[in-house]
Amino acid sequence: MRRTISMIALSIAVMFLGACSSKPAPQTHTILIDGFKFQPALLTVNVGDNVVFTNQDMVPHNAVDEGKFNSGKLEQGKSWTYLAKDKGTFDYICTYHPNMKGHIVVQ
Ligand SMILES: [Cu+2]
Repeated sequence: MRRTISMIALSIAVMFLGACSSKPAPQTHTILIDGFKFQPALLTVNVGDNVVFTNQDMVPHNAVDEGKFNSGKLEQGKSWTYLAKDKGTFDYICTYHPNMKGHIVVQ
C-alpha cells in the first residue's frame, strides 16, 4: 500500500515536471547594438521568447534577415522587439553597415 502511494506520488511529480519542461515561460533577451556590433552576436532562444534590440550608437542601425525579419531604422536609443515564433537559424545584418552581423538560433 505504501509502495502504491509513493508510485502515485512519483507519477504525479513526473507529469508535473513534464508539463513544465514542455512549456517554458517566455523569456526576454536583449541584444545591444554598441560600437557597430551586435552584442551578443550569437544568441540562442526558445520559440515564444522575445528579443529586444536596442541601438546605443549615435548612428542609426537596423537588424535585417531578408524575408524573415526587419527592425526598420533604429535611431540612437531606440528599441525593437522580435518575437521568436519560428524555429530556425536567423543570420541578420545591419543593411547600413553590412559587416555588422549577428545570428539568432530559435529552438
Ligand atoms: Cu549599422
